[in-house]
Amino acid sequence: MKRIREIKPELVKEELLEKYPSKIAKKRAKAILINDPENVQEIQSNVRTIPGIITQRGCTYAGCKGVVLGPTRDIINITHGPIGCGFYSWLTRRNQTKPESDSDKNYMTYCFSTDMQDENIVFGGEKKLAQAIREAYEIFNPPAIAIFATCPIGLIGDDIHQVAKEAKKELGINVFGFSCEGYRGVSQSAGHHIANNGLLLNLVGNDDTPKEGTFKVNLLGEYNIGGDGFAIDKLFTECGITLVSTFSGNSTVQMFEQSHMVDLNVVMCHRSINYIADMMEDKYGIPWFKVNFIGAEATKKSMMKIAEYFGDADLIKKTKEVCDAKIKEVTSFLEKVKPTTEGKLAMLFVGGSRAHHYQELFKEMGMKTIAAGYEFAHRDDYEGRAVLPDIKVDADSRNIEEISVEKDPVKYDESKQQLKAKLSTNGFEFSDYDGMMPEMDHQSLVIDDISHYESEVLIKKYKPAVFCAGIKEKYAVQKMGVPLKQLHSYDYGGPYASFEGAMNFYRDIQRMVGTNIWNLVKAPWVEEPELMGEVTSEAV
Ligand code: CFM
Repeated sequence: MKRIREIKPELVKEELLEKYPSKIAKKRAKAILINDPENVQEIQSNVRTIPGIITQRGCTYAGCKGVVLGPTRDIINITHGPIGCGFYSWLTRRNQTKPESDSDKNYMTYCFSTDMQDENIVFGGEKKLAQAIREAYEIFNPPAIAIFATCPIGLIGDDIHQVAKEAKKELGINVFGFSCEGYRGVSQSAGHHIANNGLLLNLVGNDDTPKEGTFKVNLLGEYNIGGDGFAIDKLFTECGITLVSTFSGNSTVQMFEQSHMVDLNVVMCHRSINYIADMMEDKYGIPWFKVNFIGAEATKKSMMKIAEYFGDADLIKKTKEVCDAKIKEVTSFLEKVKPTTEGKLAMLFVGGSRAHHYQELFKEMGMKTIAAGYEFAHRDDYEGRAVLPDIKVDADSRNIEEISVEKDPVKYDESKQQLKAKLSTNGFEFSDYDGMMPEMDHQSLVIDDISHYESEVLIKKYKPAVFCAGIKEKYAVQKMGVPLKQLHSYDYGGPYASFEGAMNFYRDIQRMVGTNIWNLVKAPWVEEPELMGEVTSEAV
């Protein structure tokens, strides 16, 4: 730790920018901040990545099809586009699902695509799409089919919504499209927004059958990566809370359709799902607040807040009992882990919420997050929702449809808003998210849309005990002698949510930071800076 105190973050920032041409350095400087939790500064985020910089980001199609709609098991998701887009979004995240019986529909292991060819690009692909929908319907008989537009579809102007409308009439099932072309936004974040709009317009509120249960909630922004959603479900059940729908881990069409029949929405990943939370409040009067099930203390805090919202003495008592017992287990587990982890450094550069949430787990292990950042989050995820009115809407954001939502004349429930008003006067917070920066240490580095080059500089400077990112970064970082923990797919580990997940995470990190093997790693280019090779070609 002493060595860290000697590294001046101002100088690190200078070094990060030094190699860039001056115009680019000026732009990047606004995305690299030295944190002051008391005085949260404005960070540049949700803007276009500078061409030529190696970014961690994905595309709008990935955010819509892969992230938000991907985990729903009984919608047939057809990628309208060249086969590569479908293939690379096929099972590339570790969403898990558990059909209730063997006869339940589950298409998550399939990959559906129109496989657009040159002539379809020239003459249009609408007929091919209509045919693909028909074929999928005949073979699988699904309750719903969704269509996802990729870049070339937007460029040639296929009207996927018209095709969907006609298919819906012809087949008598729900068919709808998403204009989520990869280029439509600056990152996958645009795809989340488009997906949220589509879910609300096409599924939410279609079925008024109430689910049995006294305390009914939806869990928004939990995608069941590595079984996280299962771990949270289990905890809810133990405490007596009924989960009606998760958006969208382990979900089904029916769950979305009945999701307006709840008392409360809780939001896990704010970045990807805040739109639905707000729209469901406007339309049905359902209040929402932010929760976090990553970290044992955060889990307890979130569970207690849910119980307190309902205000039922038995529920509060039961929830407290369950959480206290688990915390006891976690604490004794931590005692064994901490001698290895205490005082070590972590860096997290992931997505739009995990770079924040996972700092909780490192804190519990006594580790220090020296630098963190999101790939595609917005200012509110860094600075808190209080800045929402100040966020400038630029041309890229204007490109994404804002749908206007009105109070549902029949299904809007005034009593939920009355309860919200009553609780708010006692300081209970709703529609809240304070963001990552107020919770990070003074002088830690906060970097938005970090580039590969910047990661390398950070690693050389600080030599963290663990670097958290994704598969694209993993092997480059590990060749520098630093273990990389994937926080998108969990390196096939997990779950990491809830109390049981916290212990899984402590164990996995203890293993990674407790071994000396990383000091023995020498990348080939360190030993032999220049690699020589020969290329031969033979004319065929
Ligand atoms: Fe939300 Fe996600 Fe994330 Fe995200 Fe993602 Fe993901 Fe992520 Mo990968 S919805 S913002 S677009 S928590 S796929 S399940 S792990 S980058 S931090």
